[in-house]
Amino acid sequence: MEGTVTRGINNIYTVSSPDGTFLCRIKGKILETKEPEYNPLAVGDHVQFNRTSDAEGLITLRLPRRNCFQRWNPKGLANQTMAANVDLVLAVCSVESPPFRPRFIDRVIACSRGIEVAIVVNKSDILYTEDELERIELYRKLGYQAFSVSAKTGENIDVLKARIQGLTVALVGQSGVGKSTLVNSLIPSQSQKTGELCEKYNRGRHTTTHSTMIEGEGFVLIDTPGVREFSVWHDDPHLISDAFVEFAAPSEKCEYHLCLHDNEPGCEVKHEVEEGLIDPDRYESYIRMLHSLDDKTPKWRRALEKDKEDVKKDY
Ligand SMILES: Nc1nc2c(ncn2[C@@H]2O[C@H](COP(=O)(O)OP(=O)(O)OP(=O)(O)O)[C@@H](O)[C@H]2O)c(=O)[nH]1
Ligand SMILES: [Mg+2]
Ligand SMILES: [Zn+2]
Repeated sequence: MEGTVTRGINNIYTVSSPDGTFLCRIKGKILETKEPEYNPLAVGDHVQFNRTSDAEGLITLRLPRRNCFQRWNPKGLANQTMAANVDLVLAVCSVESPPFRPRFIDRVIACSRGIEVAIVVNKSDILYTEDELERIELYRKLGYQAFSVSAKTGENIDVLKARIQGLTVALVGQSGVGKSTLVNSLIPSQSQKTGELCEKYNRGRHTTTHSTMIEGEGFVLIDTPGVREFSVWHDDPHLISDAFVEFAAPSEKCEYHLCLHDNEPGCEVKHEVEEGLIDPDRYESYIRMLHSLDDKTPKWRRALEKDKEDVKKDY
């Protein structure tokens, strides 16, 4: 039988199939995956399973993924898949409480690994600052759709609903930005648990503890748990710049063709930052992501060293 993982807690996965919903364990505990991963299965994964009773089963195979949203899990020292097989990632942030953090959005874009991203700025019932408006405008100029909504007052929720028709959508963002409140306002029959902010630190309390897939009218949502710090996945550092669309054209002209736009000589990306053509904060955001990979995993570093050798050869 085949189905979709809609939830996973303590190695028990809820699998939705045309024959109903089954609570499944993984057969033999470990599924074969190409890369070592923090979690073998994520919400959104398509699986094959054997039915063992009316409501239970054993998962035997994870079917190939169309795409996945991954972050680096610093405790597990591995990439963790937060959602698989999605059409759109909504990078959710809030105007205030927690404060608007564009670098968080950049990280969400990086972790989306090629999945289309749209930005949702929630809590529009709170006043924007000039800086915030400018940054949102910058994302629009770069080609991202950005929705200003309020899950509290319902402002623009219908616009967002129209955008996600027919799609499977993952909501990702810091704790407390209002992802679960948004789910509840997009699907009124839902009552995902939501949490008050921690007043002292003006941030969320990690109310949602695991990803869940929820069906709406003509769309499917994946509510994910907010994280305080969002580390980018560790694979090939060269892929991080893919999250910065404005780097694409100048990077063609970098002296080294595997330039990481850091300290390499003749870097056209850096040159454009100096010329004011690339936003300096976006560049800083990139550099921080790149440097955050340092000393985390030997795997990518080996890849980097190998690339450097290739550069020497090419040059
Ligand atoms: N002012 C205002 N507050 C909102 C809005 N949306 C959500 N909130 C509040 O923000 C707080 C956090 O909301 P949640 O939906 O629990 O946030 P979350 O992103 O799901 O947080 P985690 O599950 O911890 O990742 C709650 O107190 C909500 O009432 C909004 O549009 N405006
Ligand atoms: Mg939540
Ligand atoms: Zn460069």
